[in-house]
Amino acid sequence: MAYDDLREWIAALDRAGELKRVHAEVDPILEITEIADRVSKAGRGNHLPKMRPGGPALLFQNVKGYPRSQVLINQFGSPRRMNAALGVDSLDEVANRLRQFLDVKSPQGFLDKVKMLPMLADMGKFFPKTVSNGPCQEIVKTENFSVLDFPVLQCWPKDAGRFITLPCVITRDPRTGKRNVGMYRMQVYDATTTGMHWQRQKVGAEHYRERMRAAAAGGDPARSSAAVDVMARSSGGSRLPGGDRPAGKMEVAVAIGTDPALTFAAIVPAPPDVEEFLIAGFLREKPVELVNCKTVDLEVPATAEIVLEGYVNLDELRTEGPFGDHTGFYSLEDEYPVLHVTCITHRKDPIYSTTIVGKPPMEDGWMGKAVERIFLPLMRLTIPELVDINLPVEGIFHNLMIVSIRKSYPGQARKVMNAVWSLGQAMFTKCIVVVDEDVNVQDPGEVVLKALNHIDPERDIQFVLGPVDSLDHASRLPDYGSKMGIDATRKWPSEGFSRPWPDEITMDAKTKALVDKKWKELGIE
Ligand SMILES: Cc1cc2nc3c(=O)[nH]c(=O)nc-3n(C[C@H](O)[C@H](O)[C@H](O)COP(=O)(O)O)c2cc1C
Ligand SMILES: [Mn+2]
Repeated sequence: MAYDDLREWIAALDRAGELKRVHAEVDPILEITEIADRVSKAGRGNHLPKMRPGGPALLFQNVKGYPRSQVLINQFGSPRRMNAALGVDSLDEVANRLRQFLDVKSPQGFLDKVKMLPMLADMGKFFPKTVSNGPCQEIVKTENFSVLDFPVLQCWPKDAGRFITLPCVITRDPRTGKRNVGMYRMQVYDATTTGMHWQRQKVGAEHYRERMRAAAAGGDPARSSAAVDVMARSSGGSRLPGGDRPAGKMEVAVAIGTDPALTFAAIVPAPPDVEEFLIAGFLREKPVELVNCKTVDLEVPATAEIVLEGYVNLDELRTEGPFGDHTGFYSLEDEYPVLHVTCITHRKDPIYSTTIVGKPPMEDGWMGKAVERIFLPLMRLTIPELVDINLPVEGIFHNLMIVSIRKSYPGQARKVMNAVWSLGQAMFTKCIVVVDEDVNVQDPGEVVLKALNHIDPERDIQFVLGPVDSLDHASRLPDYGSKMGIDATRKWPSEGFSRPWPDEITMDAKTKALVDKKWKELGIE
């Protein structure tokens, strides 16, 4: 089931009883956040106990200062809605489809080839296609426009200003021509300029550096050391002093309010060379339709509600933040590139799609959980012993990963930690806890019981140094610090453990059956 645009998705949410229209006037400055925060946490602790966990998606139809606008928030804010966004009853369906594709072997004979045909036909459906026009360009404005024509939120009291929080940022790799879609928040500085918060390990930032490398070397490969110099000095995205940067610019397009599969694809930590348009096509089982931008050489989803076109200067950084982040703390101000908007196109009466981040659980937590489920089969390609993983929402995805493994050789838990730290954005994982396959990682109580029983901390905790998440406020330097792995598997004699390992306590079956039978007669319940 594919939704062609945000409006079809909103209609589906409505039919499923998952949408609440709010007619009372609300302010995009702080007030929408307070409402959405309460609804996100519904059903947890004493928050809105009568509401289903995660509450409904909210469509604000009377936004202060924006009489013609509507604001959608919390569209992904529960496991039910996250499933619906991808058109499945369970995320395992997506994981299984992915597994089938990864399982493709070289066909051994005619029959194998015939069996592969439906899959190949399916694959044709995933590739994006360019169409000649789309509703995202119903209105085109190349002058007298403002980013603040839309009800952009100020989320939290100490935020540096108003931020676009759910943008699909589209850039092109200058070497390969491949497009990337990443979700990077954008602080609004004024009518036509915003921040561009791609953290330095993200693909948008790499496209930007590719431009800088090329500009520094001036097209002369013999001068590639000039590019190395520029990389070392120009620390885009860190509080260290910058350096001389080459002049030049890079085009960027931003789509806001896309169909939910594409919005989700923009946060998926995909390998850099896999286009998110293709991932969205896979998730939707239907191609994403793209149109050419009006003023830049990029393509954008034809049905997006709003599109910003513009460029980023290679030699311009500006203070971005602070911003109340998904860590539950404000991320501090830092230097980031600046987007200059040259054109805005949008649908008639565009719906502004947004989110807030803050103390978990929030909407982005359910998006992260979906990534966890869908990526498990992919992780198994490099870590075949992986049984299950859990990234608890309070661990905010980069702080804690609990993994269970089928252990077959000494030291394997440490091998798994290193493998996780080498896997794309999992490199940021601050703490990895590795347990044996008999531990249910989805049960935090069981993990605490067994993992802590099973460790000798000095022996079983391993520290490494390396890249850490830009949002880590405790690391010794921005983006660089230490990480910890805990080997909580049972220790083997071949790992130098010579003491006996105790059995886990369980009652024998005979006694259990006896008590089952007598339970009523005992009169305890
Ligand atoms: C609501 C939300 C906001 C996000 N904001 C940012 C951001 O400001 N900067 C950033 O680098 N990543 C941000 N992320 C995470 C990226 O979208 C994510 O790492 C994604 O995989 C990046 O895509 P890329 O691998 O193509 O660079 C955000 C994620 C979500 C769900
Ligand atoms: Mn990407």
